[in-house]
Amino acid sequence: MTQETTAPNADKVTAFRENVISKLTYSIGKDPEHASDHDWFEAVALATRDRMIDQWMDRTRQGYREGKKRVYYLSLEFLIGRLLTDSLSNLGLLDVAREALAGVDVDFDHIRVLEPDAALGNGGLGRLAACFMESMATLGVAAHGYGIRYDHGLFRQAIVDGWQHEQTETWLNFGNPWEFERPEVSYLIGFGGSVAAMPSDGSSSDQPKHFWHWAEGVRAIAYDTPVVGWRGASVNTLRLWRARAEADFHLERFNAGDHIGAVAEEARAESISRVLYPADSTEAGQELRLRQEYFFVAASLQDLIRRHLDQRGTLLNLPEFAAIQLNDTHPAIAVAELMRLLVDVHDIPWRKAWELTVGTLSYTNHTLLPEALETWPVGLMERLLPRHMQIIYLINAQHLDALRERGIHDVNLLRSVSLIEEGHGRRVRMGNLAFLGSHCVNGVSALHTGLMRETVFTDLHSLYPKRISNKTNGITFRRWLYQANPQLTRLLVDHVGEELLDSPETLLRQLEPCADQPDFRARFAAQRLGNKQLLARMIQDRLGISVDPNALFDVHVKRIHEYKRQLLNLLHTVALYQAIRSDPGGHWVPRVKIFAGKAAASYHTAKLIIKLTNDIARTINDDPTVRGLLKVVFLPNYNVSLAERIIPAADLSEQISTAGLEASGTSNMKFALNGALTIGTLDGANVEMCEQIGAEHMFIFGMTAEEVEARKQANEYNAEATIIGSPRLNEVLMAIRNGAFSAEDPGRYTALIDGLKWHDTFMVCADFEAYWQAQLEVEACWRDADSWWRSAVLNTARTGWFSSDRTIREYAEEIWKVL
Ligand code: GL9
Repeated sequence: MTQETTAPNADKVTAFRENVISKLTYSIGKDPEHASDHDWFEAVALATRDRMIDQWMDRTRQGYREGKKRVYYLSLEFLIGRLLTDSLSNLGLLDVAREALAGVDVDFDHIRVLEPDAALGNGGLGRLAACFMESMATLGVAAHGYGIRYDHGLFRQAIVDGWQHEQTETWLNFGNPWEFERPEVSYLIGFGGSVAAMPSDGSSSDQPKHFWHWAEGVRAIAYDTPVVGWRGASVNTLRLWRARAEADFHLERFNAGDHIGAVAEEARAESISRVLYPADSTEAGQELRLRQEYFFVAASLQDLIRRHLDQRGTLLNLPEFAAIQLNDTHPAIAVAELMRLLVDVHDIPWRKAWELTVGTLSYTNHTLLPEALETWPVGLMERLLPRHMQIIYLINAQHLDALRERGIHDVNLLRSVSLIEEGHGRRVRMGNLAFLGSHCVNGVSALHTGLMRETVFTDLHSLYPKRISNKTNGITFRRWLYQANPQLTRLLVDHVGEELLDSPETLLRQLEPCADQPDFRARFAAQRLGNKQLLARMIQDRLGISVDPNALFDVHVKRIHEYKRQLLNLLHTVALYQAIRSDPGGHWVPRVKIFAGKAAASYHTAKLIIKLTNDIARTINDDPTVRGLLKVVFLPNYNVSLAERIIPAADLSEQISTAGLEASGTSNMKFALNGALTIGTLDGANVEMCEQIGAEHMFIFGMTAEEVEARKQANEYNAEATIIGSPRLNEVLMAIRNGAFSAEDPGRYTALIDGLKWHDTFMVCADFEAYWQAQLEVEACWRDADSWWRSAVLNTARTGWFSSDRTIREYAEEIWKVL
């Protein structure tokens, strides 16, 4: 772990304090006597940033000197959360800062929480990008993250009368002390217009030259945030682009008297980096979204090409020195844009350009949900990116010709691997584009990768059988163990040594024998209780609900989505409630069901599920018959910072998606690392957790992905019959349907419950009984404290493989070839 086991060095403390006071005085312009808490936060952040800079420059210079290959991680989302504790602990200065501030009567924990979360992402996909940035810096992979600097991150969720309301998120209101604005690093990004082709001049390239006369130019301005690795090992850059109107353009119009028009143009340009799309695995479909995607891809590619040319003078060796990772299909337009830059701007012959493009790009797929595989209407592409549409047609023609040359004439196969979807309105398939334009394509868990080969990419896979590989996701233990759970980290370090966070994959395993030591188990349980007490206090403060820290904390936190099956958990909650009511004197395990998560603003069913959670919570929490044996809590505004408080306090981790639908999951890993036991289906990375941890230390239930698929294929699933066969389930559904939790609006859940009966797309009813049984096993295990805590310790001990350092090592060795 920690680089600070003894009291921090007094000189360091003094130096840090002086640095903070100097920032307060000269950068913020405040007298320490009158500084607000926020001023102190900012001064500490600036002082911390100073400590990264030498190393940052050093590493950048070294990278240039050694001519290292660079990794470019293109992602529309980086869900970073707060950076202060992260940066300080990676620099080994957490205790130094704490003591330095104490010397001027400022409480570090008090100012730490004033930092707003950088919520530039929706969920797992964006958080993965943030974990990867940290691991790349830790492993010394020279990397740039590229994305968008949204003015407003993911919406703030308020719960009003049980319903979700979306409020604008304002993380930049007080500025952002971590970033450096780079007005000199800017590119003009074109949209619309037309393409002119000039016949070949007979030069080496022997191809007509194309000129794209775009109609609208938007400027991309760089903002850099340093990302420091563990023990300050190295510092990489997260470069986020902000959209600005091109000043000269609108000044002319303004001067000509078109004041509103000039401002409208500015607004239109700047709207590109205004707000993060609150899309969760659903096709956004809006033109603005495509503009965002192209904007950040075009700026990033121009930037990395400029860097490459500065150093190497030619683009012909691009794949040797640059690896570009496309995080999902959101940056897939990079395939066409890189071709355009190479062919049209840098005069590289088409075939060579294609070889360079494929050699440089690789693509990660994060979901198989059909509605999430982006496609764009051909008409929209033609209007917004006319040259790219031509390039896509050309790539497609050559791709299909090559297949025909290989003797492949099966029309269905050709149709399925085409870049253009015919059918209802022609659309460009971004998944196929990313696949074709990449030398490596990966899934994010073993199961998911297998399903990629068998389902969405089955035909492309048959044509390019070596292209798909698996890279199971991981999480950074610096944030999800050390920072989120310092007490547990301390306990672990006492047993396996200070190097814990340097090589968790091997060291955590050394804890296994501790699982059999009553003493250790007791300490493990005691630290959990401490975390639960803190969470209980937060629940009391925020919601006015009192919960017993000794109860089983059963936690389900993630985006609200039907496939993640919060509804299944709610059905269990109601079943348990009914069981307690019918036998109030029974020997019940006291339980607190904790939910949190946001629903996409336009996803009505997900929002109704939030309302149902709150309706059920109100009824159960107020029912005197229950005597507090069951409590239900919905914590509003789930984000990274809240996750850091909830996860270390969880006993039971709910990972109950319909098998085959959760590509990986990453909170499952965070919970297990912190010693929670998982109740889950054999889905995503749960399968590999089972292999690592042992199924006997988890509560696995329900249909497998194969069984789900078989049922769908056979068209034999009849939810109604399942309901009739389960009086318990029937009673639960009836109660919800008939308004037992919504007396003021008894029909509120009729459609929701009827949907389960008639469609049950996510097989909630089919898995209900198995889930109920698994929950009974949970209770039996909880009653046997020795067995529970033994499993808990083994969960922590056996989760080392899920470190994102391991994942990044695999990307670096097998895809990027940089280690
Ligand atoms: C996701 C998958 O749904 C998760 O199972 C996976 O763990 C992550 C990271 O690989 O990617 N794909 C996806 O679109 N989201 C994921 O979480 N959605 C959001 O990020 C909201």
